[in-house]
Amino acid sequence: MLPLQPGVPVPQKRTGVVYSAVMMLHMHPDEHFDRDEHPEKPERISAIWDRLDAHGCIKRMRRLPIRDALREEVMLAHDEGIWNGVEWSAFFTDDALASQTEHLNGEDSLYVNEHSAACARLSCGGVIEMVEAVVSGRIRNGFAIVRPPGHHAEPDRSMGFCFYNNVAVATKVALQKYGRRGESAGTLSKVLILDWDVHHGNGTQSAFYEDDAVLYISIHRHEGGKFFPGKPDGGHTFSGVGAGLGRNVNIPWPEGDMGDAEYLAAFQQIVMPIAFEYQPDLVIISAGFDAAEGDPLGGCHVSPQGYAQMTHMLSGLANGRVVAALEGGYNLESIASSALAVTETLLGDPVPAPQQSLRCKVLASQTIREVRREQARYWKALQHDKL
Ligand code: 6DK
Ligand code: ZN
Repeated sequence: MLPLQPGVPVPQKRTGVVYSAVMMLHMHPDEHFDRDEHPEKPERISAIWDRLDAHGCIKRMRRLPIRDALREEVMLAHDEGIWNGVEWSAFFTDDALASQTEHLNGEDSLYVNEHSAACARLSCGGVIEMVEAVVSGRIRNGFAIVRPPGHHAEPDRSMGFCFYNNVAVATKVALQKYGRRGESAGTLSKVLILDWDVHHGNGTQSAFYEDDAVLYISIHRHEGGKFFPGKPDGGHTFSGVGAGLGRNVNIPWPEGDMGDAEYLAAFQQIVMPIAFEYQPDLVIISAGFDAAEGDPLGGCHVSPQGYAQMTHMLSGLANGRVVAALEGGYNLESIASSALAVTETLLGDPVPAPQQSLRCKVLASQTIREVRREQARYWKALQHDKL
């Protein structure tokens, strides 16, 4: 450690991190016997934390205290039924829990144990704290290493491994406090949520579908609505309604197998032109890593360098106010190396060049063209070419 010299400012830690191993207590009730049975396993977050620590990132970051999301906060994005359902799940008897788990697993891809409610509150509260720290200017950017994930959770329904929609709740809390009519009015009027999880964030889309203060952009496997969550809503024609018209952008891949070339093309040709025109005050990444090479659910090939490039491009917006919040990602090695690449980019380290071929698949180019044609109705940046 260098001695402090008078007059020489101590470098501020400008990149935040939230994490708590308590969130590992949410686990499949049967996983005491076979931890590998369910992909959304506790070690997902410790694998990321350990990798960041091993590479010296954690000591360069400001660790924010994590806390429970409050009922009033969760209720900004959800019905009371969701709060009650999740909170009461902690008090079910083993038998009731088993039958509920069976039901939820089948229909909604959810499991619960006696700790799930507490973990869902922490996961959501962690993202709220990170967003608040960035919006208030205490830090420039940050990574929330949280679970359970959130982006499938609808206003009235938990599903797809998600209880509370962490990103939607945190966005609504920030807009309430710092938005046009908020206590510290004026600092936050436009938020970009960029969702690169391989699944469509149906819950986040629903939360802001009529809202012009939030631009939701999702890149996901869609396959005509056959890929999870298995609804037409992730299609390219779903562009928002009312005040939110033109504030929802879906980039739906018609098949798997997409990699850096396709993701970077989508960024260069859709995400960044729209984002620069929108001029957000804050960027939140729904940062699932299940489009990464090696993921057992995603079937795509995005590399750590690809994630670093996307993070770097987004950091050019909103004065670098970028929050990455973990969503999915199920190969422990892939999510650790992807999260490391994102974090190093947030820390300002040199951005590694993509190593894969940047030739975009024909099917992906067609998707990009369709999305541009749809969104050209709302964005001048897309209107100059013959579509
Ligand atoms: N279920 C998510 O990554 C969640 O988007 C994805 C949820 C997929 C549910 C369908 C599915 C399996 C697969 C294998 C074994 C058990 C269940 F919300 C996020 F976490 F981000 O593939
Ligand atoms: Zn996912």
